[in-house]
Amino acid sequence: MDEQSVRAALAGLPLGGLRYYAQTGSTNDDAAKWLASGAPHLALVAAGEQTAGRGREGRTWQSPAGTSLALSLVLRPASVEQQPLARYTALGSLAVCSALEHSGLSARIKWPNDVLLQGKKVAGVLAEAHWNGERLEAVILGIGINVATESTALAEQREGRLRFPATSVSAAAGRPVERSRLLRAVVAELLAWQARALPAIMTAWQERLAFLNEQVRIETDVSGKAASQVGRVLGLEPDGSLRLELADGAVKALHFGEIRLHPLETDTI
Ligand code: BT5
Repeated sequence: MDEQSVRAALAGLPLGGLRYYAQTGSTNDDAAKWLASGAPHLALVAAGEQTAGRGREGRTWQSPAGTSLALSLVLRPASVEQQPLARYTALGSLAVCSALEHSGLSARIKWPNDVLLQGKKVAGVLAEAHWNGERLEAVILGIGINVATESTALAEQREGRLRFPATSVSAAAGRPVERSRLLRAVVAELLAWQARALPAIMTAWQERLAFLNEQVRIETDVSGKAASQVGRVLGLEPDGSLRLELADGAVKALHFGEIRLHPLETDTI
C-alpha cells in the first residue's frame, strides 16, 4: 500500500482532504497538527505503519508495517451540535463493523471502543476531543485494524502481552484481505455513519454490543484505586453509558473512563 494506491482506493469519497504517510508516529497526532493549521471537516490521515501508535489512557497500539490499517478522521461538529463524546467512538466501531459485515463477517463491539471478531479484538478506536475554550472544535477519530494474519503476532511481540486476545480480519475471514479495499470500505462507512442522527447510531451500536445479557467483569481504576465487580450487560443508556445489572439486582450505568470489561469465561489481565 503506497500513496498512489491509497488515493486510488479512496477516489470519489467526499473527504475534506487526505494525507498519507508510509510510516509515521501516530495518525491521531498528525491529524492534531493538521487541525492546528486548519484541517477541514472530514480530513483523513492514513498510514502504512505507526511507530508510536496510541491507545486509551496512555496505552500503546501496534500498527506493524504491511499488515495493518491506521487512520484518523477529523470531525468538526456544527456549532449548535451538542452530542455525547461516546457518539464519536461509536462511529468508529460501527464503521469497522459495517465494513466487515460487507465481507460477510459478523463483528461485535466490546464496550466502549473495541471491535471483536470471533470474540477477539480486531480493531481499536481512539476518539480525542479538541476544545477551544468551552467549544468542541473537533474530534479526531483514530482507528487501528489488524488486517493480515501476521499483524497479531507482531503486535504481541512488541507489546509483550496483549490486554485482550487479538485476531486479524484475514484470520477471521480465512483468506487474505487486501488493506486498500478494507480502507475504502471503512472510510466509506465512516462518512455514511457520521451523517446519521444520534438515535440511529445508538440503536446500531446496541445491536452490535458484545456480551449482551452475559456476565462480565468490570474493572475500574479511579485515581489509582482499583476495583472489580461482576454484572450482566443490559444494554446502553441514551448517552452511550453501559447499563449493567449487578449481582444484588441493582442496575448501574457505567460511564466512559477508567473502565475495563472482560467476559467472565475468558477473563484475562
Ligand atoms: C485502543 O486502545 O484500542 C485504541 C487504539 C486506537 C489506535 C488508532 S491507530 C490510528 C490512531 N492513531 C493512534 O495513535 N491511535 C489510533 P486500548 O483500548 O487502550 O487498547 C490498547 C491495548 O491494546 C494495549 O495496551 C495492548 O495490550 C493492546 N494492543 C496493542 N496493539 C494491538 C493490536 N494491534 N491488536 C490488538 N491489541 C493490541
